[in-house]
Amino acid sequence: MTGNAPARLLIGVSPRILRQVPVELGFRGKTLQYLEQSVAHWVMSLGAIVVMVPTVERDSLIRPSDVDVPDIVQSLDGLILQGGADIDPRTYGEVASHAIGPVDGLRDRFELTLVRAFAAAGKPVLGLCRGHQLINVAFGGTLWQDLKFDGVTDACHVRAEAYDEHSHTLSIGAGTWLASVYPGVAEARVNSIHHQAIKRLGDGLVAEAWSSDGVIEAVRGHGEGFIVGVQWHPEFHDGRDPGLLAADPLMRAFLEAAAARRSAAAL
Ligand SMILES: [Mn+2]
Repeated sequence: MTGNAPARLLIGVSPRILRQVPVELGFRGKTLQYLEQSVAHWVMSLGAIVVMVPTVERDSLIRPSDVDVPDIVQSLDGLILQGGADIDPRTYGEVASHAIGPVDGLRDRFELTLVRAFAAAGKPVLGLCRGHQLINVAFGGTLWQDLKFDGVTDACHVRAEAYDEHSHTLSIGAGTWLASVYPGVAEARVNSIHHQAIKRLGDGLVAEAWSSDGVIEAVRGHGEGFIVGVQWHPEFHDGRDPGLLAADPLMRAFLEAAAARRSAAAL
C-alpha cells in the first residue's frame, strides 16, 4: 500500500452479548461481547476493515460518558447490526408475550442509540435479521413478537434443526431501491432464521421485499442516506448454495454509500 492510498473504510459492528457463559469456556462470571465471523468476513471480502463496538455496562470501570456515541460515529464510516436475541417489547411500547425469547435491554438501548446517531450523521446503517427489526423500532415501528403465536402466518420462518439451511422465497418490489441492487431479480430465495417480524413500519421506512405470506423481509429509509434492513442473513449466503440471493451486491451498495459519505465530508 502506498502512502497516497486512501485509508480503507472502517465499518463498526455492534456485538452480540453472552452473559451466561458455558462453564467449559472459562470466563467464570464474565460477560462476552462477540461477533459472528461470517459478518466480518463478508465486509472484509470487499475490502473494508471491521471493528467491533462494545457496549459499556453501567457498573463497569469505564463509564459510557468516557467513550461517547458521537465519538464512535465520527470515527467510523458505517454501522452493521448483527442478528441475535429478541428486542425487549418495552422498547416499542408493548408487554412481553409468552412467546418472547430472552431479551437484553442494554444491547437494545445501545444499538437504538447507535442507529439514530449514525442516521443523524448521514452514515450508512445495515441491519441483519434482529438488526433489521431494530432499525424499525429505532424509527418508531413495532414487531410481531412471534409470527406463529400472533397468528400472522403458518409459513415457516425458522427451523431450529436446519438453522441457516432453512430458506424461503421472497418478492422484491418492482421499482424499489433493492430491485436496483438486484436488477432482473423479482423473486429470490433467502435463508430465514427468525420468529419475529415487523408489524407497524417505522417512520420514514418503506418495505421493499416480502415473503409469500406477506411478512416484510426488507426495509429502507426513504430519505437521504443509507438505512437498510434485511430479515435474512446475507452473511450466510456464501456461494455454497447458488440458489440463494447473492450477498455481495448488497454489501457493495453499503460500502459505496459509506465511501460517498466519506468523500462528501472531505470536500
Ligand atoms: Mn423469513
